[in-house]
Amino acid sequence: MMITKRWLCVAAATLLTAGCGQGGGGESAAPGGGAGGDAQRIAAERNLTPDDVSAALKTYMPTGRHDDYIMFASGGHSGQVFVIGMPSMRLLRNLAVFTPEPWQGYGYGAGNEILEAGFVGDHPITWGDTHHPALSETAGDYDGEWLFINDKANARMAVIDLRDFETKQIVKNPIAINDHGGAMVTPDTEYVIEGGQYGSPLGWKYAPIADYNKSYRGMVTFWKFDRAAGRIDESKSFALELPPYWQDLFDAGKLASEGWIFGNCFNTELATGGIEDGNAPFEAGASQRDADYLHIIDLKKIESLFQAGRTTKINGFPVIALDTLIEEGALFFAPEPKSPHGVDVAPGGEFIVVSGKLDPHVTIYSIDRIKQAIADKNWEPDAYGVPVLDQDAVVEAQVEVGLGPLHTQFDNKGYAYTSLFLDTAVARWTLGGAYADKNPDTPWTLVTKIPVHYNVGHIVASEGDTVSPDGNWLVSLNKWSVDRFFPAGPLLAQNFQLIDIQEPGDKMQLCYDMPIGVGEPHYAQICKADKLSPWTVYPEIGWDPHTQKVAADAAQAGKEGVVRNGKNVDVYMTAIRSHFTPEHVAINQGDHVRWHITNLERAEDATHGFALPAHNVNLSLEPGEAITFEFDADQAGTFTYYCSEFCSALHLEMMGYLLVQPKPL
Ligand code: K7E
Ligand code: CUA
Repeated sequence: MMITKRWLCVAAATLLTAGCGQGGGGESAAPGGGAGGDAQRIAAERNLTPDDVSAALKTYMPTGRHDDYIMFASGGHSGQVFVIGMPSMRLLRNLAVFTPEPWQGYGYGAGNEILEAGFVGDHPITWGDTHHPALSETAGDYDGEWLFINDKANARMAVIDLRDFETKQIVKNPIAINDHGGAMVTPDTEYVIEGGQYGSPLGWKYAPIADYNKSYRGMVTFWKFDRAAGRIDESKSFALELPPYWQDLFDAGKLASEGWIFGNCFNTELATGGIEDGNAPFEAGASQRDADYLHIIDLKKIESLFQAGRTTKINGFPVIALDTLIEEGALFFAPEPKSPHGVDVAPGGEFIVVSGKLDPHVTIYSIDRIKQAIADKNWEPDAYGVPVLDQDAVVEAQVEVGLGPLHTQFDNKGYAYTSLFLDTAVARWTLGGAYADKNPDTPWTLVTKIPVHYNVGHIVASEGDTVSPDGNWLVSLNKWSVDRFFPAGPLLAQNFQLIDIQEPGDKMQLCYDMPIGVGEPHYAQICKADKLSPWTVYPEIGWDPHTQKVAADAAQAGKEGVVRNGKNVDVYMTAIRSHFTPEHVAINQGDHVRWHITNLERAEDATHGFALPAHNVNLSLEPGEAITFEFDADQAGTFTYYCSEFCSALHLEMMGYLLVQPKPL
């Protein structure tokens, strides 16, 4: 206790010095002595340990100071993406992606066509299960321009523009009904990878489950990203037919392994379940064998097969057949410990780390060994004829890390970090040999473990998936929070735990618990904040965020009004503090209405909303933005539209009347 108190004096003094030094303009802190005593008193009263105080200092951001890192976290079955400042762990935005979201006006008059492009056949889909966000990369480093994320439930991919942090595109996978191994990007973002998951007939056609081995398949899709257009180019995208093992995560090779794509799978048992008929349940049936298969794909080869037209079309989408992949030496397997989950390529690309949920080791493959085994034809075919490379020939090392290893991340010190679901801990271990120019005698070995709370899925390191992770922070994305927070009902928040990984050896410090009460995040990526240069207002008045240029049909100041052309009515409206122009919109029942609104504001944060009752319309018009929405005026009546953002002192007066005159009987 004595030691604790003494230490606290030092900590409090340090805190004070830092506070005074960085005060700058604005209000200055209370007189030094008084505040110092206060800090000590607070720490003592709240029973804070020295570790608590240092954790608090590391994450505290005084008002007005911005975070060093931005984390993009999937929102799981909320269908969204969370943007979080680090190390403060402040939630900055919840980006609407697959799920309509009224605060952003997404799916309520704007963005509807993006969501509609993601419908499955005639079925409207208004949610998603986002798993893996991927930042665009240039030469293997995050470039801060684009973000991609998959929807596991419906096999879709979304593109988000990081100039305005808005979703621009959703594409539905034409051959798969669900996915999992996406989004992952190649080092220059030529392709966004989307791997499948549960085997099913390609094109989600009907086939009896008794025909599983013959008619069901796995897949991986390579979506071509057109950076200039800011869109996935479906006409230059293609997929591979894979055996109906359940493909799981994928990762793109980089540096030493650039040009290779790695994926893994489980259920090489080809279990088809049917517990109700006395069959083994999937959980047992898919866990019989000791090994599943690491998928190793030659990207240059599949690209040239696609360009040479060596594809068949399924639902109009080009697919390279499994036989073609085998014939052309474009696909190889390597045994991996049973029921693997994560596959992660080390920053230098030399090693590929796989961990099996049911095996306490991480298994490390070397790209040099893989290439050698391919050159030596050191393989045996699997049941579908895919060459399975000799395990001993391709495995570099195995490290026993603990129970339930899932996902691996890397730092700048030659350490790797693996989440341990069953141990509910994060393991730090060394990449052996001369990795990262370290001592060639470095062993492949476990260094330490830090407990997390609880049941960690993914972990994510700052700049962790790049060729140059910076080794400052790690976030543990925990599935359960149990006793960490006040339970707001039986649906508990997930828990993001911030871990300081700057110190080597067995020092890792748990710094912060962040409850996530808006979705189950799976994966995240953490980017240096200074790599991002988002707009705070749209570049010009009348801006269409969908095309990222001024809209030809944007309403203009001084030219507002209602233009009638038979039954077609165009409403041209502007918004500026604190009025809409016009304030009366008089139309007839039976008109088809195209309503154009432009926010004329140039001031940062001067967003206006537009809420139209009885029409399911709510827009968010950021400064400069222009939006057009359409509807059929089938309901006569008086509808009060208003600004749904508290924009000014006279915000409540920012309203108007839509008068829909009934049809004469
Ligand atoms: Cu492990 Cu979808 Cu990456 Cu969740 S996945 S944890
Ligand atoms: Cu504009 Cu409130």
